Amino acid sequence: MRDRISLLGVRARGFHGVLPDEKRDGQDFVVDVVLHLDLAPAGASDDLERTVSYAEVGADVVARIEGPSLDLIESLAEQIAGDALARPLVRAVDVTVHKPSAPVGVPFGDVSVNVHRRREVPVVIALGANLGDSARTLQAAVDDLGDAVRGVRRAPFVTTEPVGGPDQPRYTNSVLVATTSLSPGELLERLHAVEARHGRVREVRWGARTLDLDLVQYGDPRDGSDVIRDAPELTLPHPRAHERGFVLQPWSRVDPEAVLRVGGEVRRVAELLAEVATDDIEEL
Ligand code: PH2
Ligand code: MG
Ligand code: MG
Repeated sequence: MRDRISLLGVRARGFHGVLPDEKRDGQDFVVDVVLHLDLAPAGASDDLERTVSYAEVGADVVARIEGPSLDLIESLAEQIAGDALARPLVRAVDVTVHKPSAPVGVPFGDVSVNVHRRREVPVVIALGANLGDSARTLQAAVDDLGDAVRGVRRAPFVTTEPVGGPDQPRYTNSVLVATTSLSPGELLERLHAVEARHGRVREVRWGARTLDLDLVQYGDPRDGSDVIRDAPELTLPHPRAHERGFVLQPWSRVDPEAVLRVGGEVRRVAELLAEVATDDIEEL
């Protein structure tokens, strides 16, 4: 995703610095902020609600520069980056803090720090396999996700009766919860790449497979930050997760407090689980 909003050269007086003179007299700080977000929805709708107001970002920056004294411009940059990521839609941010009058002790043009920070979004991924050494494949798949996800927690493997599709062997299923800084589309691509590495071919719908990785939920329905999407390549939240014991059971094991958006409602996964058949589910 290459779209950016750049707000450059925001200048204000602050009292940041290690030296007592700096804390007493203050000096000018100059900040550049580059926001990374998808600008297509705003471009198509001409609606400010679908992007980020650079005026509001500028006000945040000035408030931080003029705010409580910090020793380091690193800390100032971190605070400004945190403010930017707290705004809806912002996926990542670059912040540069310049301190052109810093007490460097030699003639100099500028001194600055630059940080790049990405938003971490909670995600839920369902895993399934019913060809080959399924449990081994699922574990390998989790490892193969690599830097696409962080803080991974995986539910114990279960075996389950196939739901739908032709006659086929029992499945091994699990669910993992993690965070990602990738977009839904980017994460889906990574899931497909891992499926392909394990010999997955997309043939019969709901047919037997060496590996199936499904993106169940992206974001957190509790605060409305979950992505809702109905596109041919990706539907979010997963349209059948709420009725599938092989997703709900492992999910509630790895996250007993989990919630899922079902239609207009945010439902507890443990409650949804109580409404589906689970007698075919066996822990490995
Ligand atoms: N996946 C399907 C279809 N049916 N049944 C079970 N038990 N487990 C699965 O993972 C599964 C399924 C399509 O992805
Ligand atoms: Mg599936
Ligand atoms: Mg799938």
